[in-house]
Amino acid sequence: HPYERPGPNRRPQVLFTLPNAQTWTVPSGWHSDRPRLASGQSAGVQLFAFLDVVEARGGGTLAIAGSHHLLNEGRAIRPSQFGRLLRPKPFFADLMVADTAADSLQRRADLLQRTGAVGNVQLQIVEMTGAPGDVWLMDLRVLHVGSPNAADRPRMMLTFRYERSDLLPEVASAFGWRRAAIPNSARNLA
Ligand SMILES: O=C(O)CCC(=O)C(=O)O
Repeated sequence: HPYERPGPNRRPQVLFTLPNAQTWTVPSGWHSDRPRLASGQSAGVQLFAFLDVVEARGGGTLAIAGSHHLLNEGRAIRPSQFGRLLRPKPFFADLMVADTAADSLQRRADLLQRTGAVGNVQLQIVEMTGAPGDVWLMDLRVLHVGSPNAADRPRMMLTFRYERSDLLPEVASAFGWRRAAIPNSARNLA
């Protein structure tokens, strides 16, 4: 049961965005919430559920399908290091730069229409849309970003991270957290 799980995120979170954009744009704040692990494993799965209808450009989370295959290099990499490592790759050159000039916004928007690649890894931006009852499940390694809400209704979603208890010590050490931050229940599994 999610409420009984150890880890930093014990409760689901509501994702709420009021209508906040006349023109919809692709943001530049792509990130992952968990580090890459030296063991190459995924820290878990994130659930996104819909509390109301979310249509395209209505503020649904954007994710880069395939991005969980990137940066698995047999070493721990913190999310704060991802930008420096990915920005040199053509697919990410425009995507991860906080430039709001019209041509830069256009290049980011163009990436929605096509797939890209880094090495052998195929990448595609996916916009989470849906209706109450729909869920998306995302590997916690996947790069994602909140998006503007250009619709006329609030975006109401719910999210929860299902984290592998046995990997919490490795996640904590990859983040550089002190050991005291790891719950006893997870320590016993390590
Ligand atoms: O859709 C959003 O508001 C962004 C969600 C997000 O980044 C997260 O839950 O980790």
